[in-house]
Order: sequence, then structure tokens, then C-alpha cells
Amino acid sequence: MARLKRKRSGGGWHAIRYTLAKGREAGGIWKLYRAMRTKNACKTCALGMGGQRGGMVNELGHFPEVCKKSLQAMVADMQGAISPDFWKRFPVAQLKQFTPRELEHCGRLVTPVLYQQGESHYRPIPWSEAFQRITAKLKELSAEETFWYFSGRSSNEAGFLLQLFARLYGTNNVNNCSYYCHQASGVGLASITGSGTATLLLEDVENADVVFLIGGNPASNHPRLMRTLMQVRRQGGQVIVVNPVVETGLVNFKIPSDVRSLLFGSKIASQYVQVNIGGDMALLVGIAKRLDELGAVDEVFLTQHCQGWPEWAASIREARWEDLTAQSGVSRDQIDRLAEIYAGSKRAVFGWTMGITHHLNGVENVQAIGNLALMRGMVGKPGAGLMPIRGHSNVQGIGSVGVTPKLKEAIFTRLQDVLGVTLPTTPGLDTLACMEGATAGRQKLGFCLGGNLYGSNPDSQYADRALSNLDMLVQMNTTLNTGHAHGLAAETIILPVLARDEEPQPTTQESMFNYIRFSDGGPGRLDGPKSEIEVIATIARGVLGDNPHPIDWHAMGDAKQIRQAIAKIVPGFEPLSEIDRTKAEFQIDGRTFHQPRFATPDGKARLHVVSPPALVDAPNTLRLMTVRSEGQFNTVVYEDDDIYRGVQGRDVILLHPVDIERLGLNEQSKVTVESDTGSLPNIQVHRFDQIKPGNALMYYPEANVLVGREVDPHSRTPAFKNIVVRLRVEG
Ligand SMILES: Nc1nc2c(c(=O)[nH]1)N[C@H]1C(S)=C(S)[C@@H](COP(=O)(O)OP(=O)(O)OC[C@H]3O[C@@H](n4cnc5c(=O)[nH]c(N)nc54)[C@H](O)[C@@H]3O)O[C@H]1N2
Ligand SMILES: Nc1nc2c(c(=O)[nH]1)N[C@H]1C(S)=C(S)[C@@H](COP(=O)(O)OP(=O)(O)OC[C@H]3O[C@@H](n4cnc5c(=O)[nH]c(N)nc54)[C@H](O)[C@@H]3O)O[C@H]1N2
Ligand SMILES: [Mo]
Repeated sequence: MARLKRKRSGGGWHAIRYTLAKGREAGGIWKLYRAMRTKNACKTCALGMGGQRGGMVNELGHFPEVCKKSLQAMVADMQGAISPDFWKRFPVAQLKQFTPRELEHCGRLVTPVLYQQGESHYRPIPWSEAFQRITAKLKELSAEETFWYFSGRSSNEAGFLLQLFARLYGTNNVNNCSYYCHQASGVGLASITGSGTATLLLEDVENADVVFLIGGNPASNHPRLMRTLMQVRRQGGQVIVVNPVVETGLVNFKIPSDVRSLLFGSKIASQYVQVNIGGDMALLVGIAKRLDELGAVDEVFLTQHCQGWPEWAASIREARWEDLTAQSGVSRDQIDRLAEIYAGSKRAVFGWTMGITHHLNGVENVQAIGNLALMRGMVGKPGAGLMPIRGHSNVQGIGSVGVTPKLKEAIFTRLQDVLGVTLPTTPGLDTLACMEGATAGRQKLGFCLGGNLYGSNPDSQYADRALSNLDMLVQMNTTLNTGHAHGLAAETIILPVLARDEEPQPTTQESMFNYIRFSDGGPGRLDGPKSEIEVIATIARGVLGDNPHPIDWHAMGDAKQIRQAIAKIVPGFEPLSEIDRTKAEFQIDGRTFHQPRFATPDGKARLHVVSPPALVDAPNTLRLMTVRSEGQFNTVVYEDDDIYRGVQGRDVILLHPVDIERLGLNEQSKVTVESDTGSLPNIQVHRFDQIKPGNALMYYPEANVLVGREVDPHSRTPAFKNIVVRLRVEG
């Protein structure tokens, strides 16, 4: 099969050449540059840049901050419109054959379209008809028969408004993509510090002397973190990468905006720990156990500022070394070395991503990280702390402003008191529970603010059946994705919306460091799409009426008014009341812990007794992770090749040569990959020395056919990174 020459480092000249090529696609590099520099928060990951300091500037004021992903997202939004005859030319049957990349490249959605089961095609409809159909259906159904799914790309204002509408309509079936993403981090962190977000600031990471980077591939998914990691190394600090795959960009990265790095490359990992999929907890317990043996535990901190140390100490002392090394796949020597490095650290930061959360014990994984950090007093002081490296650019903000089934107590009370409304008190459904409800016919209408609910779900066939069982599915999107071709309800309506930098009014976003950015918006690029806020306010008015009591939905079409409401209701968001005048972006109060005084009732942090899961596999099985390639953003694929892993195409399974031989395969083999949930035929075997033997890698969203629907009981997140599979040779 065709192999790409694997790159020796991430970033670099490739990224620069890529920028120039993308500039040409966008109609000129200058045009693209101007678009990138507008005062809008970056659209891709939650590391955050842009806003009032101007595009490509981070919260420390560093410029130019640039990455391929932000360019891809921008160029995608600068595409031309999907032509009206597109809908006549391509029946749904054909859209189903399109790859994620082909769907994304069809162009921008500019007119509402309707698909009705039994028909062959979508057809464009006027906005008035779309609104009429949606409001009529919502009036016909009871609120509990509906669910509301939010992606993390929309603004705080749109998120707040839609959840408010859903609740006043009468349901708490309100959730966001977090349940398939960082929910385990939120739940885990809240159980440790009393607050569900990062405990630190970007500058703390830059000042750390040890950074643990566990289960993430920021070289592709958070490229701007690479500068920070380079900085840590230049100051003599260490970066410890824990990952089953040796990711090229985490070994060496050429930061395009740094001349020295661009020319000579920057070493990122000082220690590369190849752990088994799901072996992180065993490794973390091992490091904790060794730390304790070395007497390198901060007993004073643990006694004064924490609860749970005696129980955790007993548990790690009981753990057996042979179990820990077998489960983690990491040698005793390496664990000892890691413990020694950590014992010598004065300021350690623990960062993690989906390699930690996408497991049935995701919350416990996060708690194990928290335990290790607390054992040396690394939470509650500058230069140290816990850092979930978030996904979507505003996923954290969406959660902060109330897009969760259960509202935080303070938000619930203030909504009722300040707005004079009565809110439902039902528990509300998480994302998977909504899919189960749809399958059983309990939920009949799904409303999606952005995202790709079908594509992001585990068990694609089940997701297809669940969504097809709905009476109505409404999706507000900018471009086409697989969720517009599969899982179509009796009536599916797609509403075209404006991207953040095309909004007629300013909006706000929250970064993973709890920093609120103010985005100016800007002129629309195409005729047709509407602002998310306008669409939501129109539907709310249509359903709940024009009467301004208790909520004036007409006034709520004004983003300023929504900000006033958020400022009064969401703790920490008070400065929003002045932001239209001052344009002053701000740090949300009460979430950064530079002192060992936490947000728990007694002010102490908590350690939790957790133990590694048993990972016993039948012979001839492999443990599969589903991940992102270099050329995609979630279910949106910009390029089919994965340049850093040297892979061409996406219908592949990456295996270590040892496994290829063990299973009697070779590099020409085509296999069917089977799990207990589903099977994927016609998959090319790809020899990949960089993966730890016994583990395999495939690309999301295609591989979701294989992912089961079991979830972590605490975070309700599926094991997207931990699927037992068997391979059957074809032909
Ligand atoms: N370019 C780009 N940027 C993105 C995204 C994107 O799709 N494209 N998505 C955004 C979103 S929503 C998110 S949530 C983040 C995702 O960011 P990441 O979490 O970095 O993304 P993934 O590709 O899912 O997987 C991450 C890494 O986890 C490792 N891994 C898999 N299983 C395990 C395990 O059991 N243990 C350990 N230690 N490691 C494991 C894989 O080898 C891989 O390197 O990125 C955000 N940014
Ligand atoms: N197997 C497997 N499954 C996974 C994962 C995995 O690693 N493996 N990762 C999980 C994770 S971490 C996540 S976050 C989810 C992703 O879940 P989602 O957030 O649901 O999916 P995305 O693919 O990011 O959504 C892309 C769509 O968003 C729309 N969009 C873009 N910008 C805007 C905007 O400004 N407004 C609106 N309204 N729409 C916009 C575009 O139409 C685009 O098609 O998938 C999860 N599923
Ligand atoms: Mo995510």
C-alpha cells in the first residue's frame, strides 16, 4: 500500500507551506491573514487566542500564534455557498456515500433544507417555513419528548439562550458534547478541588519545571501548546509524555513562529513513556507508590490542605509491583525514574486529554492524576496544577452558562429569582440517554446547536437507528457532515448559521484557562445563513409567545441583553455586564488556585482511592484506540492523509510489526475489524513501529461502528479509546 514518508518533526516548513497554500484557497494570503487577525476568538481548540487583543494573540499577549487548524477552520468558513441545484443533483443515498472530507468540501450551507423520510432528496425551504414547521412540532410535543444537544463552537450567548428556552419550554434534557469528551475531567476535578476546570493559568504552565502530558497529541490537536512546552524545555524543565504511541510532534516540533525552533527543531519530550491503552492508572499508582517509598511525599501539605491521604497511602502500599508493571506495560526502572524526576520537581503541571477520559474509568483516571499532584502539593500554588486540555473553542463556556442537564445550584436559584421563571426539576438526560430515549420512542424531537451528533456517537448503527426514529431532527450548522446523511428523522431540517466572525453582534467565549474573550463578529460572507441567536430567539418566540413576561424573547435577540442576564446569573461572569462598554476580557474568579484553599466546603482538596482496571484480553485480540489524524477537526475531515504518522488514507488500522507477524498478517493484508459492537470491512493493515505492541489505532469518526455503548458510570462517557477487536483476513 501507499505509505507517506513519515515526518521527523511536527510543524516547521510544512506548516508554513501549508499556510501559503491555504491562503491561495481562501482567495489570497492577505485576505486570509486579514480574516485571521480580526478581533474574534479562535474557532478551533480551547487553548484560546484572539479576541480583543486581535487574532493570533494568546492571553499572554504573544503574537503570532498560529496553527494549521485555525487556518483550516477559517478557510472552511470562507468557502463558497452550496449551490441550489446541489440538493436536486445529490439524493440522500449518494450523500451517504460521501466521505467526511467530501461533505465538508461541498461548501457553506446557505438555505434551510428539509428531508422527509420516504423522499429521495433534501429540498431547500424558506426560513419562514422552517420556523413554522419547528414551532408547530414543538407545540405539538410535550417538553420531555424533546432533547437539546450543543456542540462547543457556539457562543456563551447562544448557549445560554437555547438552554433557557429548552428549560422554560419544560425540559432539562439539555447536554453538550462534553459527555463524549472532557466530562470525566469536570466530574473528576470537581471531586478533587470542588471546581470542574483547570486550576491554573497559561503562565503557570510556562513556569513549570516538569509537565506531565498524558494521553494527548497536542502536536496535532493543540499545536499552540507546543510553544509552551518548548519554553519549558528551554528553561531546563522536563516534559514527560505518556502515550501508547510515539507521536512524532511530541518528540520533535519545529515551532513556525520561532526562528531557532523552525531551523533546528525543538525537543519536546524529555521522557517518552509508552504505556498500554488503559494502562495509565497502573502507571500513576506505580509512580505514587515509588514516591511514597522514596519518602518524597509532602505530608505537611497533605495533612493541612487535603483529605483522604491515609486511605490512599494504604491503597498504594498494598498495590503489587508485578500487577502495576504488567498492566501499564511500563518497566519498574522507568517508573522509578519518573518518580525520581517528579520528586525533584518544585513546580509540576499535569495535563491530559482524551487518552485519559475516553475510558470506562475516565473519572478515576483523573482522580489518580489528582492524587499524584496532591501528594507533592502541586495544586494550589503558582507554576503548578491540573490542566485538562479542552477540545472545542467554547465547550467550557457552554458548560459554564448552563448547558448541562442539572444546573448548578447557584444558577438554578438565580435564574428563578432574577428572571422570575419556574424551572423544571426533572433530572434531565445526558447525551447517550437521549439516544436511548429516541430508540425507545420516548424522545421524538432532537435539536442540535452545531456539531455532529450522529458522527460523534459510539455504535454508529445504533446512532443511525436512534436518530431515524425521531419525528424531527433540527440541526444548526455551517457546513455538511455525516450527521446530515445518516440518522435522518421523519423530518430533518438543517438551518444554516453564521460562524463566530460573521456574527452581526459581538459574542463571548471561554478558554480552558477560564479566560473570557470578547469577539467582535463581522460582516457575513454569504447571503442566507442567520445568526444562532436570532434563530433561537425566533423559535422561542414562536413557541412561548410574544408576551414579554417573564422573558421578552424579542429583546433576547440582542446579545447585550443576554450578557446582562448571564452577568446576573452565572457566578464569576459578573464583568460581562460592563464588557460592551469596556471591552475588558477577564479571568473568571474563583477557579484558579494559586493558594491551597479549594472550592470544597472545608477548603481542603480530596484524594480518592482508585484502583487500576483489570485488562484481561482473549488471545488474538487487540486493544483499539480511535483518534484524530493530523488533517481533521473531530468529525470534519480536511485532508485524508495523516502526515505525522505517515499514513495515507483513513480506512486503515495501525499495528506494530510484532502484532502483524503474530496475527499472520502482512502489509498487503486487508482485514475486517470486528468488535462486540460492529465490524468494518476492507481495512488496510498499516505497519506502525511507533505503537506499543498489543495496541491498535484507527480513525474517528469512521471507526465509531466498533465502539460499544457502555459508559463510565460517573461521567457517562464511552470507551472511545479502549475497544477490544479481532481481525479477520479478507480474500
Ligand atoms: N486539529 C484538531 N484539533 C483538535 C481536534 C481535532 O479533531 N483536530 N479536536 C478537539 C477536541 S473536541 C478535543 S477533545 C481535543 C482532542 O485532543 P486529543 O485528546 O489529543 O485527541 P485524540 O486524537 O483523540 O487522542 C489523543 C491521544 O491519546 C492517545 N491515547 C489513546 N489511548 C490512550 C490511553 O489509553 N492512554 C494514554 N495515555 N494515551 C492514549 C493517542 O495515542 C493520541 O495520541 O482536540 C481538540 N483539538
Ligand atoms: N470514536 C470516537 N468518537 C468520538 C471521539 C473520539 O475520539 N473517538 N471524540 C469525541 C469528542 S472529544 C467530541 S468533542 C465529539 C465531537 O462532537 P461534535 O462537537 O458534535 O462534532 P464536530 O465534528 O466538532 O461538529 C462539526 C460540525 O459543527 C458545525 N459548526 C462549525 N462551526 C460552527 C458554528 O460556529 N456554529 C454552528 N452552529 N455549527 C458549527 C459544522 O457544521 C461541522 O460539520 O466527538 C466525540 N466522538
Ligand atoms: Mo472533544
